[in-house]
Amino acid sequence: MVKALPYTWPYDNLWSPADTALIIIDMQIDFCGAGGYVEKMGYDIALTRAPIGPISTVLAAMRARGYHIFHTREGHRPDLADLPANKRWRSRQIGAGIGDPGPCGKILIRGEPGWEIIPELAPLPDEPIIDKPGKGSFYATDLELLLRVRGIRNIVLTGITTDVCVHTTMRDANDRGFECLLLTDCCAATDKTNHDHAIKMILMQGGVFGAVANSADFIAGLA
Ligand code: C5J
Repeated sequence: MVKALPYTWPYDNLWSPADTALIIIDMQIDFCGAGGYVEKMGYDIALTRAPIGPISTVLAAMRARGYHIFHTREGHRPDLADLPANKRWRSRQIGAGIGDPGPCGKILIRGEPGWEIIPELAPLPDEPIIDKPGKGSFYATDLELLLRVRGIRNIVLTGITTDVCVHTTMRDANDRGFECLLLTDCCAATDKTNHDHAIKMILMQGGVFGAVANSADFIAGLA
C-alpha cells in the first residue's frame, strides 16, 4: 500500500499493474515549454516544469513493472470547430489567444509544435494518448471506455495544472468510481498557493476525491 493522506492508498489495498493506470496530464510545450501558452499568459514555467523530473522517475518505475500508462493533451482542431467562443475570448483577454499565432505555432492547436508532449515524457507507441478539448480528461474523449475495457479501477494522477486539468480529471474519475491518487510533486499549478489549496481540497471529507502522496512514498509502495 502507499503511505498517503488522508488514508493509506488504495482504500482496499486491491491494486496491481493489471488494474492500475498512471495518467500524465498535459505535459505539453504549451503548458511547460518556452514560448508556449502558459508562458505567453505571463506565468512562470519554472513552476510547471518542476514536476518533469519526479514524473520521469514514476513513469520509469511504472513502465518497468508493466502498469498501464496514459497521456493526455489539451488542444483544439485547426478549424477551431471544437473551441467554445468564451474560451477563445478569455484566452485573448490574457494575451494568449487560442488559435492565434505564437512562438510555438498556433496556440493550443492540434498538430502545432506547442501542442506536442515534451520530449522528456514522450509516450511509447503502445501508450494511449487522449486528446481533449477541455480541462477534464473524460469530457468529449474515449478515456472512460479505454479504462473500462482494460479493467482499470485505480488511477494515479500526475501532470499540470493541479488546480485545473488534474483536479477536473480527478473529480470526474472519482465520480465514476475510480480509486484516485494524486502525486503532489508530480503536479504543479501556475500559482503555488493554488497548487497547495488544490491538494488541501482533496484531504477534506475523508478524501473527498481520493488521496495524495509524494512520489517517493508512492515508489516505496510500488516496490
Ligand atoms: C489549463 C491545464 N490550465 N492543463 N490547462 O488551462 O490545466
